[in-house]
This record gives sequence, C-alpha cells and structure tokens, in this order.
Amino acid sequence: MTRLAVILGDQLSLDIGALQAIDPARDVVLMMEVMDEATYVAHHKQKIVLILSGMRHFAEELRAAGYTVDYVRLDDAANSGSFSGEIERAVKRHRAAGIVVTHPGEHRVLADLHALASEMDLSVEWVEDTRFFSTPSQFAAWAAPRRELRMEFFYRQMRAATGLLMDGAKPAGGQWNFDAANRKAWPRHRAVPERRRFPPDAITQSVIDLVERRFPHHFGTLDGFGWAVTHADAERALEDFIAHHLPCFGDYQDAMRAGAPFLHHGLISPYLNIGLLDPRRACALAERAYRQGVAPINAVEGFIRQILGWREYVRGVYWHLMPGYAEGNALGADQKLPAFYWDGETDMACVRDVIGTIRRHGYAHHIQRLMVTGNLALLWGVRPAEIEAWYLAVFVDAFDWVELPNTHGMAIHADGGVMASKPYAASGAYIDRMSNYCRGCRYDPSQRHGKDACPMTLLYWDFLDRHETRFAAHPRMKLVMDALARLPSDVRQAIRAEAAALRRAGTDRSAGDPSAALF
Ligand code: FAD
Ligand code: DLZ
Ligand code: SF4
Repeated sequence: MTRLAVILGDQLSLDIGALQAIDPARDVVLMMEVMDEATYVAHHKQKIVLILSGMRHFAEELRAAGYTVDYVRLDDAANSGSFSGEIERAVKRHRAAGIVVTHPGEHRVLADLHALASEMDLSVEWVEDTRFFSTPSQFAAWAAPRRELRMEFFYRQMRAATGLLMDGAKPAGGQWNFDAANRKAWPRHRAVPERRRFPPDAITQSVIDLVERRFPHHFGTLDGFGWAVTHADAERALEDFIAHHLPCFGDYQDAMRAGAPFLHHGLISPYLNIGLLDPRRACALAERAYRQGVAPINAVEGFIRQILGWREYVRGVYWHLMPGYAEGNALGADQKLPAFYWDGETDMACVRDVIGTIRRHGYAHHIQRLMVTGNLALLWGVRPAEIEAWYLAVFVDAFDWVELPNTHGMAIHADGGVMASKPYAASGAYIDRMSNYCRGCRYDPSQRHGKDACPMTLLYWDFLDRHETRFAAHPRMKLVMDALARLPSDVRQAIRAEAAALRRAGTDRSAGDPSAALF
C-alpha cells in the first residue's frame, strides 16, 4: 500500500531522510501550504514568499526526479489550514498505510504530529534529519556529564570528529579559534560591496501576489525581494560569497555600518535552514579556499565555527532542553515589547537602521541581532515570549530550533547562563566602537543620564543596578559592578527614574504590531 512522505517547508532537499525511506514507484510525496504555518506568528512577508516559492520550485524538482507529488496550495478551496488537517485528508485520499516524516525542526510541530498519529491511530516512520553534522542524541551524550554547555568545547569536538580544518590531530593554523582577530570596525572610507540578489521568476512573482493579497498586514515589504528560492541559485549565492566575501568575512564579522546591512556576511542562513544549501558543502568550499591560499585562516575558521560550531550547538541545546527551555525567565523580565520594534520610529539611530533593514530584507547580521535589538531587549527587560515571537516573525531564516536558543539564551540571558556565562550586556560605547551609527544620532553614547544620554548607556547602568545582587560576585563582571558601586547615589537615582520614563514612553505608543493579538 501507498505511504506518504511528508515534506515540510524547511525540508526542501533531495537528500532529506523521508525521501530516502520511500519507494518513488509506489509512494507519494505530500507538500502542504497551510495558513497555520504563516500565522502562528505573523511572519515577515518575505519569509512566507521564500518558503512557499521554495516549496513550489522544489515540487517541480521532485516531479522531474520521478516522484509523485501531491501538492496542496494555500488557495485550494478544501484546504483545512493545518498540517494535521491536510495529512488526515491526504491519508484518506490515497488510502495510505502510513506516513514517513523527517524529524521536524520545531517542537510545536513535533507535538502536533504525535497528537495526530495517536488520534488517527496512524503509522508514522520517523526519520533522522541528516542535514546536520551531529544528531540530538550525540549532543545529549556530550552534554550529559557537563555542568556547563560551552559552545567552544562542543565545537572542538566537532572539528576533530569531522576533520574539518584539521591538520591531523591539530587545528589548522595552530589555534582552534581566531575570534580575537575578527573584531575590526568598518574603515570610514572603505567601499561597501555589492551583493548578488535574485530577481523573482514567474513562480515567485505569483507567490508575491498571493502574499500581498492574503497577508497585507504582516511586517515587512516585498519590494526588491531578492532571496534565492532554488538549489541552483542558492549554490550561486554560496559560490559568490566564497569567491568575493569570505576573504574579508573574519575581519569585519562584528562591524556595523549605517545603510549597509550585508557587508561581507554569508547571507546563506535561509538556504541552509530550509534545505536549499548543504552545510557540509558550505564548510568544504570554505576550507578549500583556505587550502588554496584564497582566504585567510581567521576568515575561514570564523565562518566554519558559525556553521559547525554555533549552528550545531544551538540545535543541540534546543532538542536537549525543550520544551522546558522556553519557559525560563531568569532575570524576571516583565516589560512589553516597545512599539518601535515594529515601526522603527525612534531617535536611536542604531535601532532605526536595523529595524529598517529587517523591514526591507527580513535580515540583519549577527552583531545587529545580538548587540542592537537583542542587547536593547535585555537591558529594557522585555518579556522573553514577546521578544522571541518578534525574532521568529521578522527574520526570513527564523525557525524555533535556531531562533529560540539564540534569543532566549544568548541575547536576553533568560536561561540564567546555560549558554553564556554572563549576559551580553553593552552600553552605547560598544556600538560606537563597532559602527558609525552614533555619529548620526541625536544621543551621546558616553552620557549615562540627562537629556542627551544614549538610551543604551542609560539602560545598561539601570540593568546593572537592577541586577546588582545577582551579578555582584560574578568574576567576569567585577570591573563593571565595581564601577556601579562607585556611582554616587543621586546618579543612581537619576538613572532609575530616567530609565523608567524611557520604558513608559517606548511602550505607551500604540504602533502597528501585527503580533499584538498573541499576548
Ligand atoms: P554569517 O555571518 O555569514 O554566518 C554563516 C552561517 O553561520 C549563517 O548562515 C548561519 O547558518 C550560521 N550561524 C552564524 N551564527 C549562528 C548562530 N548564532 N546560531 C546558528 N547559526 C549561526 N540564525 C538563524 O539561522 N535563524 C534565526 O532565527 C536566528 N536568530 C537569531 C537571533 C538572535 C538574537 C541572534 C543573536 C542570532 C540569531 N541567528 C539566527 C544567528 C545569526 O545571527 C544568523 O544565522 C546570521 O546572522 C545569518 O546571516 P548570514 O547567513 O549572513 O550569517
Ligand atoms: C514558515 C512556513 C510557512 C510560512 N508556511 C509553510 C507552509 O505553508 N507549509 C509548510 O510545509 N511549511 C511552512 N513553513 C515552514 C514550517 O513552519 C516549518 O517547516 C515547520 O515549522 C517545521 O520546522
Ligand atoms: Fe545607538 Fe546610543 Fe549610538 Fe544613538 S548614541 S546610535 S542610541 S548607541
């Protein structure tokens, strides 16, 4: 009897486990465009276009490869709107003996599919997602004896296990990590490189029309949509990055520049996350560039660490600690998300630029996510669930397994130190050092309080003040906690009062918040 291979919108790879487990001559591939997935958070319009157009192109590729594909479109009259509803209908339609599912990337979807299987008494074959270098059970084995789950040690083990960037048993270049060389600011007169983008074809254009029609109030613009939606274009994007940007990737990895969102970053996370690019291929091409002398070790090691280290590590943390992980709120953050996270209307030049970039591209690079929007949410004390839903909604590459640990653990320290031993809290001085934002801002990054005080700096000192008891004895925070203790009490009072006023001003405005209904 027929079996259905379920292919979800972030599983668009010919090598995906479920396809390997079926007989193309007898079985059917099921792909479903459903309302629930577009609206469980109000995703950026470009994210919905990326996924639906990617799915439609992949269905064509599957048919060309000899698979029978049952493809449910969003506008199909009988579409039930959910994965469960569509699987139930398809099982009946094909009188299927069961389904084959590659382990989904989100706990939410896994739980729904388990519930459906038991309600329908449906036979499900679960298949490992082999697009990663490691499995959740390998991570669990690594984590089990450890009190602290530090990425660096996991990463070294991954380097040794894969042989990537290794000279025998030693790390290439003589060091595991070249991060110290990767903190240059963007030089004032350095030209900003052009980046390759991919104009929409007819399929993408029809999805753009659909998304404008069905999701007009979602965040973001579709003007200038330029993401690749096929394997061939994603490969071109990767090759373009390796040839023209990898050599400088390390040097400017942490740099930020107003109006220049991409610099020398990879711009490949959406493709890796939905199956259009293979992380093994990305790492192999990067290593080849190093071995051929085309790219320096600090760039190549930095890039490989992001994929082999961070990306694998956050996925490991997610599956190791979910579902409980999302519930933590170690710093007792209880504030509403400020309205300017949605409309960008703020005098803070750094925040305005980053929100504008996200609106235009569904993208911001790592330091913008961590040290601008993430740092501000940490200092402001935004409730974890609200800031996490925001990150999940506004980035084209956002999926719970990668977004949640990065936000909950790295950016807002809501896990109390599982991922990072201390919070990534910074004042305006850090942003001033790593960008040209402050030169175009009405605030002064060096002022802690008063009418010109930079909100990042004001909130930074307020954050230290609010959490003094927790961090007073933290060895890596001693210098700043000592500096806090030296502040006169009237200055501390002024900081508290001004920070409270700033929070009221940021949240009282009622801005267009497409996710407001969620809270
Ligand atoms: P590059 O800087 O060129 O890096 C190369 C690749 O390394 C990326 O494509 C990505 O696949 C991987 N990578 C780098 N850093 C990380 C990381 N910390 N975790 C996992 N993979 C990483 N990444 C997502 O893919 N989806 C998310 O939803 C997401 N949410 C984030 C939320 C916060 C608060 C923070 C601080 C980071 C988040 N990241 C997320 C990680 C990182 O910011 C993006 O992967 C990166 O900016 C993507 O752009 P790029 O392809 O140009 O990356
Ligand atoms: C993000 C997304 C959207 C917007 N739409 C769909 C869809 O219609 N059909 C689909 O299969 N997947 C979609 N996705 C991606 C899913 O949310 C993702 O595959 C699951 O969260 C599992 O990780
Ligand atoms: Fe951002 Fe403060 Fe610099 Fe303005 S002064 S750009 S708010 S860090």
